Amino acid sequence: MSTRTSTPAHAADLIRKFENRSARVGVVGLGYVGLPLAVEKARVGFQVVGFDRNPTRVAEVNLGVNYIGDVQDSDLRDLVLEHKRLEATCEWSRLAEMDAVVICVPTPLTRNLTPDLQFVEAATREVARRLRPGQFICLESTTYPGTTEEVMKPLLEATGLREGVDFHLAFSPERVDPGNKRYTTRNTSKVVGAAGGSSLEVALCFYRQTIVEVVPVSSARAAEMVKVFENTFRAVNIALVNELAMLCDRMDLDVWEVLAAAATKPFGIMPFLPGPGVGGHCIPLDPHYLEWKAREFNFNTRFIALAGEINRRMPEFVLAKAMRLLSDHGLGLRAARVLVLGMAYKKDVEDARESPSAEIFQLLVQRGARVEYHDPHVPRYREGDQDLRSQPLTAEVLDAADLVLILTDHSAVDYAFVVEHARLVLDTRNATRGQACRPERVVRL
Ligand code: SAJ
Repeated sequence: MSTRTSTPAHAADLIRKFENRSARVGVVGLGYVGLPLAVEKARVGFQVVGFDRNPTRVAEVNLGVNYIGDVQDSDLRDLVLEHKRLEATCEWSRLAEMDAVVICVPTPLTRNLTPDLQFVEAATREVARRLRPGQFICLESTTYPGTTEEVMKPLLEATGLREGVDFHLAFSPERVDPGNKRYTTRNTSKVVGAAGGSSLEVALCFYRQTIVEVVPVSSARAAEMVKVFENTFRAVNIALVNELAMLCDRMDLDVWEVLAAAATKPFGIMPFLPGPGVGGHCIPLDPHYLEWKAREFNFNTRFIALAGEINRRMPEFVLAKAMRLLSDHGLGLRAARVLVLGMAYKKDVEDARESPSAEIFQLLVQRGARVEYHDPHVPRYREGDQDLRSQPLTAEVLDAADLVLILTDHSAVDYAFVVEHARLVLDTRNATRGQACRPERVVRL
C-alpha cells in the first residue's frame, strides 16, 4: 500500500489506470529506446501505440518485424500479431487517445556542438495539439537540465491547460545500453523527476508498473542533470585512457598491460579501455548539452571540453599509427590495401552511426588507400556517396590486405584466424590478446 498524498482528480485517475493497466500508452520515437519501452509496457498488459515519423519503421512494427537488437523478435511478433497490444502509427492525431505519452526522440548536436532540440520540440508540439485534461507526458531523451520545464512545459501550457492540474509532466532518462544482455529496460533502475508533487506521484506509478527499481528525484532538472552526468562520467574516463594510450605510445609502454594491471586494484578504480574514438549517439554528444547550458551560468565545464577534444583526436592518432606501421614495412598509405575490421561504433552492435570506424575509413580513402571492410553486424554501410558492402572474412581477403585495421572488437570474429592469415595487423581494441604472439605482425594501440 503506497503512502499516497492527496492527489488531484486527474492524477488519481491516471494512477488507477496505471495500476489496473487500462491506461493507453503512447511512445513517440521507435528507436533503440522507444521500441524496447513500448514492448515492456505492452508485455505487462497496457495497450500501446508507437508513433514514428518513419513509415518503414511503422510498417515493420505492424508486421511484427523487429529491427532493434535489444528486442526479442518473438516478443514483438507476439505482442503485435497475437495479443494485439502493440501497434504503430504515423497518425499524430491519435495522441489524443493516449493517457500517457513517453517521448524518446533523438537529441543530436548541431555542427558546432550545440543542442539540437528540433525533434523534442516537434514531438512536444504534436502532443500539445492533442493535449487534453488527464494526460501524463514524459520525456526520456537525454538533454540539458531545464529542457522539460523551460522548453516542453511552455509549449504544453500554451494550450491553456496547466501542468500539475490538468496534465502531468515528468522527465525520466533512458538508460539503455545497446547490446547489454544483462541490463535491460526492465531491470535497469530508472530515475524520475517532475515539476510538482502529484506529477512525481503519477510518473513514479507509471514506471513502477514495468521497472524493478524507480528512483525519485526532486525535479525534472535534477533528473536531466543525473543523465548528462552519467554520460559525461563515461566520456571523461574514456578520454583519460585514450590520452594514456597516446602517451604510452610516445613512451613505448603497453597501455593494455598498464590498464590490466591497474584494474587488479580491488577498490577505487573502474575499467575503461582506449579505442579508435568514441561513437554512438550518446557519449560523444550528451556531455556537450551540459557544456552548452553551463555557459548560461557563466561556467566553463573544462573536463567536458577536454574529453571531447581528446576523444575526437583518436581517429587521427590511429591513422598516424597506421601510416607509421606501413612505413616500417616499406609501404606508403597511398595505394596501400587496408581491410577495416568493424564499422559498428562498439562491439556486438549493428549500429554504425557516429562510428569512429567510418571517420577512419574516410581518412584512409582521402589519403589514397584502397579500403574495404568486414563487419558481421553491418552487412552494408552507406554514408554520403559511399555505398559499401562487408567483405567475407576469408584467408584470401586477409592476405590481400597490406594492413588489417581492427576498429571494433566484435565477439563473432575469429581473431586467431585473422592473425594467422593477415600480413600486418593494427589492433586498436586489444581484440587479438591471447592470440599466438606474432609481434612482427600484430601491433596494438
Ligand atoms: N568506449 C571506449 N572505451 C570504453 C567504453 C566505451 O572507447 O571503455 C567507446 C565505445 O567503443 C563506443 C563509445 O565509447 O564507441 C560509447 O560506448 P558506451 O557503451 O559507453 O555508450 P553507448 O552509447 O553504447 O551506451 C551508453 C550506455 N553505456 C553504458 O552505460 C555502458 C549508457 O551510458 C547510456 O545508457 C547510453 O549510452 C545512453 O543512451 O545514454
